[in-house]
Amino acid sequence: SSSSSQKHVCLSRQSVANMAEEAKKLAAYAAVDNHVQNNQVVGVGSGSTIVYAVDRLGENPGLLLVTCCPISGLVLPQARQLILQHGLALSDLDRHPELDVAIDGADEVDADLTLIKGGGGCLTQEKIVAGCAKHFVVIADYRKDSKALGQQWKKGVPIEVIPMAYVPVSRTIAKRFGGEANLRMAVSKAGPVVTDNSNFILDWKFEHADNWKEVNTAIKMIPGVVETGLFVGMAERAYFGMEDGSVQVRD
Ligand code: ABF
Repeated sequence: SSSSSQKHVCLSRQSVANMAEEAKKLAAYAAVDNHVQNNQVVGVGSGSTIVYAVDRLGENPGLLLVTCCPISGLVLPQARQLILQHGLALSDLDRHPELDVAIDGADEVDADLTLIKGGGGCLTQEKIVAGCAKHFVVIADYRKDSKALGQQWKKGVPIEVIPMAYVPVSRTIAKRFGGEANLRMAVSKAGPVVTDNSNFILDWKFEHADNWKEVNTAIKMIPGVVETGLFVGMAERAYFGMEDGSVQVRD
């Protein structure tokens, strides 16, 4: 009957979601256990995967944490609040411009450890934090693992822009690199998403790109671009929680 098949669909969606949550947790715990030592200064980003990393970090009260944007108005877990809830000490880049390690989630991770980030709205501050770390480690579930960017994450590369420049930047990107770069709207559709740096986000749906390092540099040179969600040559290792309960490491 239709009601029993309906029920079946609901159950399997639920179990996929549970599996993904378990995978996030596996990746996060492995990264913390392998890369964080007592009394270190640790950078963390945002998103639903990082929640598990903060849970694990919370077991070590000697740590000092540095985090980035608590994105106001967006439905993402707020790393800052989580850190404080766990009784961990919070610092910043003024006091700790060099971090022992930074851990963060991603929207997609390719075979070269090039990342797409910023699907949740935070990229500039996350890139700053990652750039201040001696080691930058990515945590993700199996759905983020890809051979080439764009295979898994279909929403495009997030690009943070100065609000007055979003139209010219969008046109320049489409003209020079193909595809289209669309202004990200708030879920309520009441207006554009505004980042914690008071900027807008363009989501660039690219058609094709070979050399992400060149593309990233070229986009950053366009006046009005603040930062891209392309993290090229930054991550030194990724941990993927897998469907079978194992953790896969990519260096
Ligand atoms: C942040 O959280 C973003 O850069 C990335 O878009 C997102 C990943 O979130 P989740 O772990 O919920 O998939 O790090």
